Amino acid sequence: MNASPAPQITLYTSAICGYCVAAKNFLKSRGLSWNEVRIDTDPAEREKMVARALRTSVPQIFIGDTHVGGYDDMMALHRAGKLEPLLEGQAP
Ligand SMILES: N[C@@H](CCC(=O)N[C@@H](CS)C(=O)NCC(=O)O)C(=O)O
Repeated sequence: MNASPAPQITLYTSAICGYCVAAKNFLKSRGLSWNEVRIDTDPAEREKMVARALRTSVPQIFIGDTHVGGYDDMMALHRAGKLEPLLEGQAP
């Protein structure tokens, strides 16, 4: 049986944002790539982020359609062993 394709990781970010840098450093350390959406330069994308995440802080992280939350949320999932299944395309 074929493995399901890895879901796309989407990071909503802004320019001056330490948590965004930390999130990207973590993903990079895992050899992962992501689609970065800058909300400080694109108000329409900011609206989309708020509609999807129901939050205004950055980063907001999605794995496929699953809302992970911010950097702290991603790290909490990682510590709980729940991030890797999401990255492998398994439902939460
Ligand atoms: N606990 C959040 C903190 C995120 C955070 O404080 N982000 C700052 C920028 S680095 C922000 O968006 N501040 C504005 C706001 O909270 O609306 C996380 O881990 O992502």
